[in-house]
Amino acid sequence: MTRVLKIGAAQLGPIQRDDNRKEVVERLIALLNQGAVESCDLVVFPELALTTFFPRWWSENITESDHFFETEMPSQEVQPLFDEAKKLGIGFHLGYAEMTSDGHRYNTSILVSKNGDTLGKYRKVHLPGHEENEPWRTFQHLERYYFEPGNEFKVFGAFNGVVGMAICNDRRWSETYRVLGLKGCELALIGYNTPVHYPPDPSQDALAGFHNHLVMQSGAYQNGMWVVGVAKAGNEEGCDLLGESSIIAPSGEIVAQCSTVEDELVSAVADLDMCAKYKETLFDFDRYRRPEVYKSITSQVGVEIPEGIEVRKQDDEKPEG
Ligand code: CDT
Repeated sequence: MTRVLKIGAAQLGPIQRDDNRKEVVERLIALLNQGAVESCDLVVFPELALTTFFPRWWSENITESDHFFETEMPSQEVQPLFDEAKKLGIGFHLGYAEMTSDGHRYNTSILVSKNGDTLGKYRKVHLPGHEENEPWRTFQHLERYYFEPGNEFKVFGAFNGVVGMAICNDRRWSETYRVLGLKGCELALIGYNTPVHYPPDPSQDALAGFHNHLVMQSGAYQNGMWVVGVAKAGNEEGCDLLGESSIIAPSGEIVAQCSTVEDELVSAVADLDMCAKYKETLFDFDRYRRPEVYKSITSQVGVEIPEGIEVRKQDDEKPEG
């Protein structure tokens, strides 16, 4: 059995508020066709790949944004993407805003097989930003207003391997990769919309690209898995989104990376058997992990400095006189 697949990271340039689904799906299909030229087995599209990143806007009435959500997948407008992928024999990953029939809103991604069957669905666990309008910001990040969190990191048997999904902010949390890793994940697919400007601490802006790769490369290496991180990039409604989509090997090395902030596909051959090199040596979980020492990771949310440790302000430390 071959465990080698060609993966395409299909970065999207910006999607503006007035761009309709038909136009966007045409762009996705163009990228898919480029994936076919490069003999891809799997093409990975980003988070919220069908619309602009609408959580940047506050709306008193949440239902005013319901047109950004999909009530069925594939919808009539997205069906051509499924048809084209099936015709080309390419699987794909797609992020979108999901509205369930009983009115729940999620930031969701799906994994679709080469036959056009939906193999798995994932709902974003770590929702960043804030719940209320914060008018001092140049743009909002209201994911905690528009979405409910998902509650599970899942893996799926697909493409002759074990495949997991995470979405954007999930990639900054080591727990994401470790939970996937504990489920044997060999390939993690991650879409993102990352504003380069971070209003609560603009000193991080210059580090946006560094942090993006830092977390995904560490996650790949520490769990012996391939990681594919794919951006919606460029200037979207006045907000600059990070590009630098990449395909990362279980060694932690970047093997392919986008160079623009536009629609761009880069591809790489991923040998899933390479994961074993790391999973069976340095990161042999069975042999080396010490879960009995890690209990606070699941029992505790925030920081609890153990009793008896005094934290003094810098001023207190100055010698008197
Ligand atoms: N889409 C998304 O999750 N973006 C976040 C922005 C963090 S700042 C609120 C990210 O982690 O890239």
